[in-house]
Amino acid sequence: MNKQNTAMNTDTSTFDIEKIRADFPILQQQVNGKPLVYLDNAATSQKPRQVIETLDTYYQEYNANIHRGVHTLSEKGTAVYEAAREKVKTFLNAESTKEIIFVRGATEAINLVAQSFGRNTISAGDEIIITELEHHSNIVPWQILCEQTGAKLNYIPINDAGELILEEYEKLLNKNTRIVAIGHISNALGTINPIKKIIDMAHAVGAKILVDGAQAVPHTKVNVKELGCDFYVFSGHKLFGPTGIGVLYGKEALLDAMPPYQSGGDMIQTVSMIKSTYNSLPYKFEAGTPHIAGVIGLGAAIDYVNELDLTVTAQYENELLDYANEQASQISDLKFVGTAKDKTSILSFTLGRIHPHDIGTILDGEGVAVRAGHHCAMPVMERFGIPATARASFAFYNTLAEVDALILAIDKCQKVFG
Ligand code: 7TS
Repeated sequence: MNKQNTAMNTDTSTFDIEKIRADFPILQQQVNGKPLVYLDNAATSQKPRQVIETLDTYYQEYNANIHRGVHTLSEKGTAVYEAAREKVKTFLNAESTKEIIFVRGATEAINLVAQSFGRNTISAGDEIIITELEHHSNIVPWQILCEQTGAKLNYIPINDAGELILEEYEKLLNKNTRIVAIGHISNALGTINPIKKIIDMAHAVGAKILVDGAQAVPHTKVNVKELGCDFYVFSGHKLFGPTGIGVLYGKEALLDAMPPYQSGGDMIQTVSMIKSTYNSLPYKFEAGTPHIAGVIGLGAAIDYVNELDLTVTAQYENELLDYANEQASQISDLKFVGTAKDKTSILSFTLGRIHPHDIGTILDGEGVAVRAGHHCAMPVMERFGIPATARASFAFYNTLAEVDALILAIDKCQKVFG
């Protein structure tokens, strides 16, 4: 593995933004003749050269299949792959590496839980609770599970600020509630949910709880032992790691009792023509050749954020968001969508009658990359009575000057559309 050489800091006053930006080669380019201002981090974040070089080294020096070879390259690949699992375990503060399952991303992790845990424990008359704030990947798997089992799906509503209404959650909870599945941080609005309280409330009625941490892990330290959640999922590509790799954390006893989700090589202990027996955790849930490079790259991404310290980067990102809010509030016709007291890194907005897609296109002409659309959270859009928003989402490598560039580009947008 490559020796890390990142900008190490203990507080934002010594936060060396130029040194950090130098770690991200993609940020050094011009787009449409303007310096790239990348503000689409909630969709996917950029990769530091430490991650890119780790992938490069894997493919150039020890590419081999893992868990099955006795030769040197395979043994090295297996060791680095399993070392990455150890890093994820420490990153989440899980009890054991048996609780860390590598999957394609948050989406696959939620589908795995719905189909393996849900399909085998849920029946007609049972209830599942999700929220109006969820990304589609934390809605559709539960809708399908309900269609398959006859269970009922209930939604915790949000208020005008985009915060969950906990009194309504309290009313939805009852002895039939089996699963609560909830995003830690909303991708459409940036709302940080009071996750510990929500977990404790679910457990008080005997329900299991899955937390979708796709938007949380890049912005906040997560401690699954302290949270007490039953499942926690995230995607590597939003955490400065490769695409196609993600993590399902599950409590060992639950994972142990769950049947395999996919089957094939590596997830078995024995196979005869009559019957097969399954491998132990975590391999029972990792059928086939895994995304070896992805796992190793995710390990390097975790090393990178650990060295920066997520509590320091979160503080810096809050400063960026405060500045962006302050500047954006001066723009006539700009309407914030999502004004939760507790929020992070996301500025979702509309601009008079200008369609968000047009905002996105004009901003792109200025080198500013934002996302425009429903952000795979159509129920949120429905709640606010709008089809879409423009969304700027920040990472620790963004700067105050980039916020200025965003604001100037929005100004230009208003001028273009009169
Ligand atoms: N959950 C949340 C909260 C998300 O924001 C996303 C992706 C997912 C799950 C799915 O993650 P995946 O890696 O499995 O696709 N969110 C976004 C977004 O906001 N813009 O593009 C993808």
